[in-house]
Amino acid sequence: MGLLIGWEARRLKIPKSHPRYKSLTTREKLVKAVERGLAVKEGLIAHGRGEAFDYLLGEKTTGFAEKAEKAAAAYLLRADAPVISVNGNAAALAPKQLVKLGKVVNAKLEANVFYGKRVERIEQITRELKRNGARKVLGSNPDARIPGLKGQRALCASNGIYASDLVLVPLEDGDRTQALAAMGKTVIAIDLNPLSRTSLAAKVSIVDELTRAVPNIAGFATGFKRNPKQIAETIREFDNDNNLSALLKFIRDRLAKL
Ligand code: PTJ
Repeated sequence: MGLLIGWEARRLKIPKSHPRYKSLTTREKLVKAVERGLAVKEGLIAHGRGEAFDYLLGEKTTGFAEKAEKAAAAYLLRADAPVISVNGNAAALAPKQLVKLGKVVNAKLEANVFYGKRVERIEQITRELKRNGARKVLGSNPDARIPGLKGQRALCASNGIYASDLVLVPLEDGDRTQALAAMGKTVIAIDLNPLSRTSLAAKVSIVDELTRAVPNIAGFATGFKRNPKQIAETIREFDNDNNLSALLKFIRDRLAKL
């Protein structure tokens, strides 16, 4: 009986009119991704944490996030060898958007996982990205290590993350972000938690929801291609510490008003 209820509940269609339609369908997407081994159970917990922070932001892209997204687009276009690192949650939630961004800014895609059986999971992520238009995905033959990290998190491709000058890390764990920054790479993070070690260690910290942030970055990058003079100016004007602290004040003021 319990099983039947679970099964039927899973099959319940969420009506489009539901006020939390997007949030509920996103959860379903992640649950399904866990069931087929693309994402891990721990990814559900990470997502829940992200949702809680998104409430504090009003569940929309703030002006501070938009500034960081614009700076990210500028850094990505200026980089010589940019790489987008893709884990299970990112592949489950925004495969098409990540592939498109890779094409717009000419960045390689590299699959990377924190949890679970690496070979199988990298294969799943690669398949998902290819199903969404990626021609090549690095990560299945790791032949280099990120110094200072233990275990499978350190594994990477010598012609991908290892050789890159910039890595975009959506939903990354703090140790890996810090290790990449210590290698001298420009790290751009997408993380709804402005207090995470990832957000604090990144050169550009985008505090926004992944599926909102990635198309925004691609949109800014397309604009820069028409007007490349703005790239250097945008990078010069962006101050990540100021932007993060202004965002924290925004949250404080918003809560005070509420
Ligand atoms: O697929 P794997 O094995 O590589 O695992 C992926 C997860 C995400 C489980 C792993 O990297 C992990 O445990 O990450 P953390 O340390 O929990 O960090 C994830 C961060 O992303 C948290 O700070 C969340 O607030 C944030 N986050 C979660 N969902 C979103 C998000 N940020 C933006 N958009 C989201 N949808």
